[in-house]
Amino acid sequence: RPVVSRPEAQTIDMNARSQTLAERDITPSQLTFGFLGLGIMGSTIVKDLLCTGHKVVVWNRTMSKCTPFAEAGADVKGTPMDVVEASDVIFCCVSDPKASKDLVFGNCGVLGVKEMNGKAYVEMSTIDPETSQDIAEGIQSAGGRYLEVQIHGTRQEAEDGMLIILAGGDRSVFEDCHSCFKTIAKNTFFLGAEVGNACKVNLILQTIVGVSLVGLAEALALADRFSISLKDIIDIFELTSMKSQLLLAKGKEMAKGDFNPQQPLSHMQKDLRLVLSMAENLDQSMPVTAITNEVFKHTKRLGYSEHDSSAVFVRSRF
Ligand code: NA7
Repeated sequence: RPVVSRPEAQTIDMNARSQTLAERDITPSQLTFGFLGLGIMGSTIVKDLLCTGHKVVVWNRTMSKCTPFAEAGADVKGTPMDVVEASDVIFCCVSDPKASKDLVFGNCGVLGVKEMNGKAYVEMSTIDPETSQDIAEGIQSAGGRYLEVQIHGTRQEAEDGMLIILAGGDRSVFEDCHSCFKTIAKNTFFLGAEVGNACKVNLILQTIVGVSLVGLAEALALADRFSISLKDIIDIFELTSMKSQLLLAKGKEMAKGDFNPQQPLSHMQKDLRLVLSMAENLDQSMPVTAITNEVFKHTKRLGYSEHDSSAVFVRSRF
């Protein structure tokens, strides 16, 4: 494999406050909110919650990532189980289905408390419906309430409180989280009591994102072969009815070769893998998505797992 330097480590500036968020009128809930996972999305969401006056308890596998949050007023705990003990509502936002299950069922995990006494568990990681249902069953058997929350949007959208939230499960948890959702999202949808629907909708949306990014990357790579300025292509693209905020942003990143992660490429590929597995169970043919998945897999092999999903452009240029 070629050696590709890792993207710069993400640091969070707790003092930089989004203007959009600052202008929002939010009365924070008096509940204590636990948060498991301080990656790109988790750390941005926790920052938003602290900025709007929520009481937050955090844990992250790499403990050093908790330091800026402790300085900003969050309580830091040593295990997910400790977070559950100290919180009323616990959010989880980690990489993939395996990490989500480990946090709930693993050693010193969420279910280490044995009895959840009506506490609420909110799974925010992008996972498949079956994993969400397994987690719901575990939480409910321990006397907890479960809500599946899928977040759609980029890190910048999280920072500005402009995510789209798709929720399903226990309506009372949805209501408990009202001020948190008002902080981080521009639109919030409750899709009903059935667990799994929000995951399905989110993965369907991610299919559109993944396939579109590969199309954009291939088109820009062809322009590059003709030595046509990518900036010119993007400028013209912006004038067409094809333009979208996402494709414009990603096109600009591809043109500049700036692949600092907003949404890590490995997560995009994981989402496509989950989509294909859902489709497989239904005998649903998705040839374009399958090829898109191969393109992202290959880009991962080239060393771009931790870069932004726009790094798929690098592969298209070969
Ligand atoms: P990141 O920035 O890649 O962060 C991933 C987070 O998941 C980070 O806190 C990791 O801890 C944590 N993680 C990963 N594996 C594990 C295991 N096995 N146990 C505990 N914690 C783990 O992802 P994003 O924030 O961009 O995305 C999060 C989700 O939202 C994901 O599902 C996306 O698809 C959407 P670390 O800091 O590495 O110790």
